[in-house]
Amino acid sequence: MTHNIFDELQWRGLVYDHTDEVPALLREQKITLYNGFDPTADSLHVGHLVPMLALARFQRFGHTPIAVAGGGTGMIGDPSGRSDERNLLSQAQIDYNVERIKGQLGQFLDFGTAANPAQLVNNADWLGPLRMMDFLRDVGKQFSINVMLTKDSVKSRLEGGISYTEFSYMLLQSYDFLHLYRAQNCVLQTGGSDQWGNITAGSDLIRREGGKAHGLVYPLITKADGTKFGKTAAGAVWLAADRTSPYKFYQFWVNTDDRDVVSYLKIFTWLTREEIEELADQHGRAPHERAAHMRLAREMTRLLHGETALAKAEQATQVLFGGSLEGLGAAEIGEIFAEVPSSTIGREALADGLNAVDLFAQSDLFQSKGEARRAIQGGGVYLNNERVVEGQMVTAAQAIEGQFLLLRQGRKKYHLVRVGEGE
Ligand code: 545
Repeated sequence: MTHNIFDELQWRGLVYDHTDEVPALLREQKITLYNGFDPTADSLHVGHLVPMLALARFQRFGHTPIAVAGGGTGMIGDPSGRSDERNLLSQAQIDYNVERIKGQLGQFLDFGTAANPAQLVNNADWLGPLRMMDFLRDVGKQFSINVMLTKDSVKSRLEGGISYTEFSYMLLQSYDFLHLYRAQNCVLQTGGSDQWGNITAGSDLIRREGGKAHGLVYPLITKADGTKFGKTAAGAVWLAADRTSPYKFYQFWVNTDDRDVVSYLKIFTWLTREEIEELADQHGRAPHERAAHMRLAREMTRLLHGETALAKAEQATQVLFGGSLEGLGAAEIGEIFAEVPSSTIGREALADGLNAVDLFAQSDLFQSKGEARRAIQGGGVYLNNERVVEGQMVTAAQAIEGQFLLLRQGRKKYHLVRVGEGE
């Protein structure tokens, strides 16, 4: 067990870079720190879990975390890590996004503890009222264009172009740090490694103003196969359940590359060092059992979506391997079997009951009625994951929420029949 957050972050592989005094500071004192999130979308995605969970890790070690929603900076747009100019978002879009991501940012933090309560603030509250003349005289004067041009976020855009608006972003983030330093004695800013330039610009500003503050950045998560973390063929993996379902979220984690799974357990879960070492051992001995993958998926789905959603996601995963459909609705069945071959049957075709042989012979699972009949006799045919017997009749009442009949041959050849109003 590590006794300070710095050593904890280090063994979890979360320290990418830091200013000089960070290790001593975190080993000796309880401090206030912050991490900012711009409302560029209406949900955070799995990559944002790194700084979000890290704020909560700091809090568990007795430090005071501040999550900043960038209602002000979001109006400008951070050029860091981007190769082209952003489109400006409307005020209404930003307000909406701020509300949504605030809910997500709050979910791992403890606002009620007396000793080190978390805070969730919006930088529009102090950036909004700033007056341009004052800002240019008081803040702008502390920045050297020459130094700004050497920062990655700006340097990498000198060829393709950068607007004055995005160029100024660094000053606003720096001013946030100064503001929180003065108002709350916030002495550390964290972020992903793409934020290094902005964070050190802030600590430099604080130094010029006679103070002292520090920065620490996390690695951007990589994948062993070289593709981008947090993306699937279907797009980004969002934290909001209405954008990425708990089932898809579970699938994302369970499909982690073997080479990445132990490092993800450290980065993303609350499991202890002992628990992770045990799982790493198991994974080393029997990778095909996928104990580490299943534990990762389980921990993450429970953390984000709760116990009930986890149970459903696990059941849905079992369904693919022949498990019971009980309790699953049409929406879930449609999602789980989105990729299997499907066809449509008119409701009237089932009105008087249809012989299972006919139903299965119409699917792509069998070439003929004879073939379907023999397979049913052999006991290897299933309707809604229950074995079909000879002579069985199928009615619309068996369709899941009136919509789907799930046909299966053998262990895992599926076909989904949609019950429609006419063929
Ligand atoms: C604003 C004001 C501050 C301090 C920081 C900021 C935000 C910062 C930034 N951060 C990124 C971001 O992404 C969009 C969120 C999705 C809705 O742009 N200038 O806001 C990411 N950040 C988390 C990590 C990051 C960073 O929120 O720091 O590195 C990704 O892992 O890209 O005073």
